[in-house]
Amino acid sequence: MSPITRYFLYVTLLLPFLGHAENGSQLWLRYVPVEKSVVNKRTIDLRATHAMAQLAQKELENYWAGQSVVLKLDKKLTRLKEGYVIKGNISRIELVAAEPVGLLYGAYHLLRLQEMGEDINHLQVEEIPDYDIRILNHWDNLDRTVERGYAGYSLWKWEELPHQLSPRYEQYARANASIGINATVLNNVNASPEILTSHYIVKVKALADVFRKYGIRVYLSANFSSPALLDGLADSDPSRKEVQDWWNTKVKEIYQHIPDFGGFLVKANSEGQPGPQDYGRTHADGANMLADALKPYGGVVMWRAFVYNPSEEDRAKQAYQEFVPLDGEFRDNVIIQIKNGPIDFQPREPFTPLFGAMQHTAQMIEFQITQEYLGFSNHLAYLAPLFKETLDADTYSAGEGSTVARVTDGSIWRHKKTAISAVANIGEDTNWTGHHFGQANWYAFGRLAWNHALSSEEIAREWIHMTFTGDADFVKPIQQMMIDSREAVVDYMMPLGLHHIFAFDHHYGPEPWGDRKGGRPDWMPWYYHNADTAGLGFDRTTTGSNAVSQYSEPLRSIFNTIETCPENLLLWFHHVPWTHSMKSGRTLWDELCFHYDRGVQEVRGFQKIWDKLEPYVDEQRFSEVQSKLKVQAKDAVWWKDACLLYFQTFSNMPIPYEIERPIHELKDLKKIKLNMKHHN
Ligand code: GCV
Repeated sequence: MSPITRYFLYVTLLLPFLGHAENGSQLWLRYVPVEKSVVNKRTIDLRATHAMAQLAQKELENYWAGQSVVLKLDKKLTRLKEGYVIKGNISRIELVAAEPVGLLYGAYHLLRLQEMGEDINHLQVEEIPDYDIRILNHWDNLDRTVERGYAGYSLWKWEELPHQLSPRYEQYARANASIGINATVLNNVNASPEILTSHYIVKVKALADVFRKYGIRVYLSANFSSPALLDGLADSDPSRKEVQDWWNTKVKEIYQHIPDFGGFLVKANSEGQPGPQDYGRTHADGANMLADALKPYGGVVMWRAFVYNPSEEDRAKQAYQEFVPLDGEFRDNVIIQIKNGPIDFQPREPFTPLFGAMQHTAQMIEFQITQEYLGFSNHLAYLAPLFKETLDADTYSAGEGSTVARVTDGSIWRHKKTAISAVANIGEDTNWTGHHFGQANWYAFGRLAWNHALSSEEIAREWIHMTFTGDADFVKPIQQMMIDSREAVVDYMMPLGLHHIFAFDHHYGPEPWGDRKGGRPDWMPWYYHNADTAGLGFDRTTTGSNAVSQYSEPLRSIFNTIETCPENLLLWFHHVPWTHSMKSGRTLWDELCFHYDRGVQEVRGFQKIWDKLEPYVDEQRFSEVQSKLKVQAKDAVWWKDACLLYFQTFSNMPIPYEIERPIHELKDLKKIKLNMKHHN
């Protein structure tokens, strides 16, 4: 760039930022208050009295610079659910909803159009959410640490509640409402029983009272042993009347304080958590006991399918084996919450075969927004493509077109309530998510929970416009960088279907050699990659663990056959010879090297894109993202060198000469032990 062009860019683009430092605290809600002259010219006319409708009116009064708007409620339009209709012409817009919260969502829709500079003179919009419950899961502990949280301590200041209310509670609720999220689980699924004490219930109530104004319902993670742990019952066996009574009384107490309480999320008999199996009962017995207690109040149980035990059986098969036999045994207010992939939020997994395999049981997805396995809040990884990959995956469970989205959103099998969830990446950090681009993943989850047909590109475009600028010279390259970023992480961490070769426990860096004495085999990298001199990968074919059998045809055969298995999942399903010829004509070994190298080169490319766009970004956010990209670039090289040098000890083949040479020694990399505490 010539000095003159640079000067010009600085004057036109940077000057507006002077005195207007940005730290990311406003998220995508950087609306500018409308000027008095505009206010005098237009009216925001509300034909309803509900507090949420008034809030919708207020948001438009403050920030809507366009023509007059009329907001109306029409209870007859039940097909809209929490959605809305917007019709508009040059002088007047009509926003109609069946529920007050629909008016609020409609108001944010209008503001989004305004921020994006869309034509607002000929509006014909009808929006109906794809899922009834669009919920965030916080893995926040009561001591304010956050399990797998990388954005500081928990937002919930339990010691100050219920008397003091941090302004961030309302900001949090508003941000969620602006993208259609209508529910939140406040505490970690590894749940402290304390959350159900009367002491905490009044604190939860204080939060629920703030969130309600924005249409958000509160849910809690419940520890299955609460009756025994809190009140000294002999046990927490769901078949015992005393235990059932305990839950009935507890639920009644909660609803006395929080009349719209959503229900419980439960992690039972998983990774050491208590559950009904402790008493020889099934997951259905446990879930149904809680469902019965919640039923009179309209509450829901979200019962997690993330269950596995160290055994001879492939971990990837266990959720299906546990739950499919129970199909039809769950109450209608139980929803089985299933992680997108069968292992654990890896950079890439196939969808969990349980989706679509239980036709008489409501199912919901659990995504992970927090980047436990994708570089924490240090790496830029835009996750909409990952979410879409699962949502759009065809399960074939009810014939072609039975995508994961359709088997969970009620369009194939009707269930009482539909839901979608994701583990939040939100903490006390000023910018909420640690990495400024982490905000995009919170945003993307909300938008997809509302409409799973939206494209990753479209969501990125909206977010960039609102979070940074709508200048096409900025939007285009940043959008492309975001779209490419998830695959870059897959490339430099775990390409071709590799999975779970992370360092033990904290899951940040590479440790394909990892083998902790006394540790569970199903937590060890070798369990997953199976590298030997013959090849690499987990054999899940019919002659291996036979996990392929849990998928419907034609997927089962496609995955089972090395020639038809998608290459990006090859090492997930097959143990592949190092010299196997890939579609590119390269050997498996060369292809692996090529992917690792490509990942590194992509991140270097992101650095270049970002640095070049400095004139478009305020100083603070520019330099913070720039620093994170440096960390990411270093980490990418670390990953590449660690994995290639280690796997090379099995392949005994040279790293192709055209790719970047390793800069580390394997023995040095093996010594790295990061002191990262994982709060359980
Ligand atoms: C909340 C993984 C994570 C755990 C998490 C667990 C779960 O194993 O590493 O931190 O615990 O998943 O989803 O229950």
